[in-house]
Amino acid sequence: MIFSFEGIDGCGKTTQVARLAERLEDAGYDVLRVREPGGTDLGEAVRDLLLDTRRDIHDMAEMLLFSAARAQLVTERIVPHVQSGGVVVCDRFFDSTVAYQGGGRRVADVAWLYDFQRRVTAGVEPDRTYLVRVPVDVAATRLSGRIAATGRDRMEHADRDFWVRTSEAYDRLAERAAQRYRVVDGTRPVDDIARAIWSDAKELTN
Ligand code: T5A
Repeated sequence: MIFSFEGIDGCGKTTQVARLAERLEDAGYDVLRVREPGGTDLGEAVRDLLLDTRRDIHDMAEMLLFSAARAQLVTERIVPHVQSGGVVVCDRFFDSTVAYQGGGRRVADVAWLYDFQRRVTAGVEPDRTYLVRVPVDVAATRLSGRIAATGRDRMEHADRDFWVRTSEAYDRLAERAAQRYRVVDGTRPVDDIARAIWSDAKELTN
């Protein structure tokens, strides 16, 4: 069973990833929690490349780097964990590439990117995806504290239109894959969101 969490930067999904992973562990599941890009030696190295503000990365190269990190993560960690009966909780998966590089950067059309991502993951896809939805300005306000302390990463230098396009791309993805997606209102209190997600996840794992 694979769960993934999606949404624009600052939506609160990492907070919810931790909550769901904890609930699943308490319920006795063997949980692998991973983030994208990252989760493997190669993936973490690619993450450093992608988020480093000193690098000028072409949009297509960016899409391929996110995808390369994902291919490694799927083969090295996700597939073996699922095959051994465990549950995987992903902080982002291929929908991030479709929303950010497809919607935000407009590097290629969504149908092409979706098809490409199926090849990248060899058909592995989440059983459930939670889209934590917040208005762009709410997300920006939430991130402002961290940005003031540590600065923006390379992705966070994009302008507001980029975030609007990415957010809209997520909405379209959630409609297109309505069976897999559950959209949660990320402006609600953390505990309320976690409760709603757990109630859905519990049913799915039973
Ligand atoms: N990317 C990634 C792509 O462009 N393409 C891809 O294919 C992939 C995989 C990754 C970057 O790469 C991009 C997306 C990103 O730009 P990252 O550092 O991993 O960079 O960034 P994020 O995944 O966006 O993770 P963040 O941790 O920055 O943000 P989250 O997960 O959205 O939010 P979270 O949970 O850390 O919360 C942010 C703040 O809000 C508060 C938290 O306490 C925290 O301060 N908060 C709430 N406040 C009020 N109410 C709630 N309900 C709250 N929930 C959390």
